[in-house]
Order: sequence, then structure tokens, then C-alpha cells
Amino acid sequence: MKQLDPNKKLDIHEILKDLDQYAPKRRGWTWRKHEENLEMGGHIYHQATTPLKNSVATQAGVEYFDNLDPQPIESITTEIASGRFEDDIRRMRMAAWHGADHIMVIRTAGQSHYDGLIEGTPQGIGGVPITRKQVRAHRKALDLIEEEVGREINYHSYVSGVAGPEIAVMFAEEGVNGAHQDPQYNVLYRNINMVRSYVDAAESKKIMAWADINQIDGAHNANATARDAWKVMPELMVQHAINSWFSEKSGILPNNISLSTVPPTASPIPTLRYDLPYAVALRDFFGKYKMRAQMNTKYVTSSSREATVTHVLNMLISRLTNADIQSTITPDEGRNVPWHMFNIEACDTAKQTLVGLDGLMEMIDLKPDGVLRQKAREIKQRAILYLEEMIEMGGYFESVERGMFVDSGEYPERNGDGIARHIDGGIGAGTVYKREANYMAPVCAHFGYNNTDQYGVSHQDACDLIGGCTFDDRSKIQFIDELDPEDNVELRLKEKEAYRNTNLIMPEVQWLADGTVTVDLFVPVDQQIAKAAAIEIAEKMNLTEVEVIHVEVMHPSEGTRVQVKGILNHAVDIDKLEIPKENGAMSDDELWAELEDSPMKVVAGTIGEDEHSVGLREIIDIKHGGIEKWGIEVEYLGTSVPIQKFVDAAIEIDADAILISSIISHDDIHYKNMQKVHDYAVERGVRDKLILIAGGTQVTPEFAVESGMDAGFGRGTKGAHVATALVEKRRERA
Ligand code: Z98
Repeated sequence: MKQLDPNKKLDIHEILKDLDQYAPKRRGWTWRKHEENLEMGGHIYHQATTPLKNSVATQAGVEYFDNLDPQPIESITTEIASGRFEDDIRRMRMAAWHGADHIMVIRTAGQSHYDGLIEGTPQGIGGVPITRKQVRAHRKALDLIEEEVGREINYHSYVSGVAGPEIAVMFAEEGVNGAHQDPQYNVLYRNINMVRSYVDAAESKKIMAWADINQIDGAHNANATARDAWKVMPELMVQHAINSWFSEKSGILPNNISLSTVPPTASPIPTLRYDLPYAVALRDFFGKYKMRAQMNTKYVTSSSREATVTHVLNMLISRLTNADIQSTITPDEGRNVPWHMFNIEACDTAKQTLVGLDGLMEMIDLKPDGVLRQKAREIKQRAILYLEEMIEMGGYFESVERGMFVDSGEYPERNGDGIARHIDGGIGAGTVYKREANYMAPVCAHFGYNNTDQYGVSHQDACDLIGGCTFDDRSKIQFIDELDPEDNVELRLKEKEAYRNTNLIMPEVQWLADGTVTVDLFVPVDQQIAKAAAIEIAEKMNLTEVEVIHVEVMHPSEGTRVQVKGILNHAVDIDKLEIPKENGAMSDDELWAELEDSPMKVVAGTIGEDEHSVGLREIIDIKHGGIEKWGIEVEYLGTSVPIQKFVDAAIEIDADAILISSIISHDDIHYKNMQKVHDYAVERGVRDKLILIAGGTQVTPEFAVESGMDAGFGRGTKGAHVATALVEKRRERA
């Protein structure tokens, strides 16, 4: 297979080609490798892994630190849920470039109730239908993507539901690396019969052990379901214990048993007072397993800013204790099925925060006594009492029947509102049969009784009897392409072909050319009126299917922030676009060659009432690669320089150019001031002689030129860009 070219889009047709022949590159979960005292960009990192071959750094990394992009030691999860697997693939590539190495693809609503595998590539709701073709295509794409970024990527899906063992076998065959498998999930949240779920779990876990798949439990769901998430902390410990021990007994190694832990609270609750003792208690009990730190989803709202703060506070807990996998829920989780850019934002939030917290525990300690340890001890005691009561009740099944789980009281308090299920009730009830004395299955990963002796082979060599099962001999795997002629990837691709690698583009949030955009508005009225007004405003912008997705009161009567989404049914033809030239810079040598023999002189300062001089100093100072580097002489006039002083000073020292800097942009004051400098230079009769350049974070080059400047520079400008403009403008005038 051809390697990916970073400058080219991933070709979905190429992924689908010869898919029936494709075999995954490897099996099993891969943890990041710790690089001790990694030096990057002049800094030492203590909790970092090997840097990526290709990646996108955070914005600050790009703008201020020469693309510095250290990668934290934790695996970083992204959860993708678009419902079209072909569009998920593009998002996987973006997420990998932003630091994700655990790609969790959410599956379509209701699949846990299908008693068997499904085939083909139908479209899903809130996730993709999990099928062999879909999994194989995803793994094939990830095999390419991991080579592009230079790090193994773990692909994750779900071994839950009525078809758990069948799915586990398919995952083992297709190189899936991580999966949720927890029978408690089936019982509590999907009302699947408990006997069936536990028998299936034993088989599934055995297969996962063979395939070296990392098993993640389902305890986070209790957290998200409970009325008050912090009250189920003792129960969560019990849920983790039941599943981890079951997994270990089924043959999964502790290294591949991950607890799905969630800090149970969120601010405005004093969150660390609850979450930190809970995290400590978990590590005390379950230190030998891996910790998958999920973000709190229970208290996510439509505010992506709030979701991000919760995520960051959650990661503080991860670093105060430890986490092996850091999950990221997208900050738009509370209002959309997650969109491309929010998956990426969440990965960046994780990377930025974890790198920022590098080496924290080398500087501080968690107190060995006091409230932290008392509270942790209390949670553990409650958990033990809980387990003891379950045993008294007769065991797990009986306790579920009596509604022990997800009760809204904090154990031992009980409110009698737990999720109760009957031992012989639920989906798949009565479908478990005892194996006959001569039962025999010719497969090499099989749980429990298997009478292979009757054929003279050992349990683990059972498949020798048929010359190897599908785990040994891939040619025995049945690859079914498509079953539904009306709902499949080929048709969807055809529908959108006009936008795939052509000159036509549309904005999108999850599916190619879905046309969806968001508009962020401040409307100076109360929220009820603001919502209605925002819809009219968006419709005036030619958006259709407009919906309000977020509202925030700025003040009950002064105004409201409203975010709306809608569809812009317009395709942009790239061939007809007038694309402005990149603000490129000449090389060092070119600048020296031009400026050494004919040096230039400039006056510079921040204009009007503007006291922000940091950006300008970076453009000037030799230390920061500023224009002084090439011998340009700078007369620095300081901050808050009056309009006339710029021109008067330039005349006085016979300067070639004026550099104006302005950060303040209220009421377009920056552009108004530029115009005034231009006008005054005209009035003094020196406009033709002087090159006028303006810069600042809010400056758009075209608007600066419209406001009388010869050139303008915005965010991300370096001294070399300004020096280049000075040289070019002088040449134009010669
Ligand atoms: C997470 N946000 O991982 P259905 N089994 C378990 C699950 O948690 C899930 C499923 C199965 C979550 C990701 N979790 C969503 C233990 C889903 C999926 O029944 O098909 O939805 O199974 O943090």
C-alpha cells in the first residue's frame, strides 16, 4: 500500500480497494514509550513520549515556540461518532496529527440488541454500525496513518451487547486493539439477561486475552446515570472490582485491564474535595491495573468553555494520581453529535494540559494524612460493606434483582430507586444451555469445558483438528461486502463525489459537504427574545435549518450570547478564488545581500493610547529575530505615540519607513489611526518618500492597505516578514 502524503487527502477509494484481501499489520494494544529527560526546544520533559514524525502543535507551539510539540506519556483517546465510517477516517487522521493514539469509534444506537454480526456499511445514528468491512477499513486507514505520524494507534470498539462473543472474534481477526467489555453494562443499561451476559463475557474476555486487546470496563456509565454522580463512588469501586477480577480470571493480563474511571463531580461543586480522595482510593485498591481517566460527562452543558475547564480539572486529578489513558470527550458533547473540530480541540486540550503539568509530582506530594486520606479510607470502607452486603444477599445476580446498583443514596444509605433486573428476565433470557458431555469446539481461544480429549488433542490445540481456525488461518475468514443495495458506502460516496478531491468545497462539521456552519452572536436583549432574533439573523445570512445550540445570559436585560447552527447551501469553486499571496519572507542571505550595502532607517512605536509593546519589540529586537538583525536602524519612539510624532520623527531623522503597532481595536481605532498617519504624511508632503507599515494581532493586511498603509501584518508575523516588506516596497519605488 502506498504511504500517505501529508500534502494529499487520504483516498477513501484506495482504502476500499481490495479490502477483502487486507490483513491488519499487528495485533494487541501498544502503550506509549517513556522518554526519560527528553530534551525539546531547550526544555527537559519528564513525562513525555517519543515525538511524532508529523503533527500539528498547539497554537502557542506554532506561533511562539517554533512548532514545539512534545507528546505526553498518557495514551490519548478521541471518541468519534459521526455515523459515516468514511468520514470518520478523515477525522482519525486529523486527531492523530493532534496527538490521539486511541481512536474510539462509537457504534450506532441499538446495535447491542442485535443477536449476531451485521455486514456491509450502512449509515448509523450517533455512531457507525460495527461490521467487518467497517472495522477493516478503519484499521487499514489507521495502519497508514500510524506510519504517517510515526506512532502506533490503538483502534477501539465495543464487545458488549447480545452478540459480544461474535464481535470479540471479529475484533481479534481484524486487529482491534482496545474494547469495552463489561457484563454489568449489558445488565444495567441495556437490559440484557444477566446469565447470558456473564456467560458471554467469559467467552469474550478469553478471546480478547488471545488477541491482546486492552479491556476497558463500563463503570463510567454508573457515573453518568446516577442522580448525584458522587454518591455512587462506593458502588463504582465494586463495579470495577467485579469486572477486573472476572477479566483476570478469564485470562486477560493486568496490563490489559483498564478501569474506566471518572472524576464524579464538576465545579461549581468543590470538585477536588470529592474527586481527589476518590482517585486515591481507586489507586489504593486497583493499583495493579491500568487507569483510563474519562472526563466527566454527567455535568457537561452546551457551553464548550465550561466543558473544557472540567476537562482540565479532570486532568489535574490524572496528574496528581496517575492515568495510563487520558480520554477526551469533545467540548461540544452537550449539544452536538461531536464535530470534527471539537474532537481535535479536545485532543489539544489534553496535550496542552498534560504537557503543562509535566513533572508535577516531582515538586509536590499528596499529604499522607488528613482529610484526603480520611475521605479515601471512608470510600473504601463503604465499598467493602457494599460488597459484603451483596454476598449476604446471595451474590451478584440476587443483588441486581434487589436494585442494589445505581441507587441514588450514598451507600449504606439506600433510596430504593436502583436499576433492578430479573435473573430470568431481559433480552436473551433462557438462551444459555449447559454443554453436553461430548461438546467440542475446534477453536484455539475458548472458555470453559471443551471435550477435545475425545479426539486426542489438548484444549489449546483444538483447532488443529480442522487445520487451524480463523485465528491461525485468515483465508478461512468470510468477508461479506455489502448486503443492503440502498444503504452502503458506495452510494454515499457517489452522492458526494462532486466534492471529493475536486475544485468544489463546502464547509463541514462531520460529513463531507454537509454545509453546516455555526454563528456566534451577541444579541442585546433577554434570552427568550435573543433566541428568536438569532434565528432570524442566521436566516438572513442565507442559512437553512437554523437551530439555537447554545445560549448564555450575559445579563438578564443587557444581552445574551447565542450560538446557532445552520446549513449554507453554497459550494465554493476553488478555481475561481482569488487567493492572496502568502506573506512569505526572504531568506537570511537575501535580506543581508539587500540591506548590508544599502541599509534602512525606520521609526517605530505603538500608536495612540496603546501600551502593548511586546509584539513590536519582537519585530524590532535582534534577540527575537527582529529587523535589527539585518542592520536596519530603528528609532524606537516608545508606547502611546501620537500620530503626528511618527511623521515628524521620520522627517527629522530622514527615515525610510514608519512602523506602527496597535493591539487595541475597539471601534476600529487601529484602522482609523492608520488613516490619520497616512493623511498627515500627505499633509507634510512626505507620503511618497515614506513606507508606512502597520502591525498587530487584530490587523488584517487588506484593511491596513485600505486604511492608507503600504503593508499590514497580523498575528504570527516575524521580523523577517517585515524586513522583506521594507525591501520589496523600496524596490517598487526605485
Ligand atoms: C466512554 N463515552 O467510553 P451500545 N459498553 C460500554 C460502553 O460504555 C459503551 C458501549 C458498550 C463512552 C463511550 N460507551 C460510549 C461499557 C458506550 C456501547 O450499547 O452499542 O451503545 O454499546 O467513555
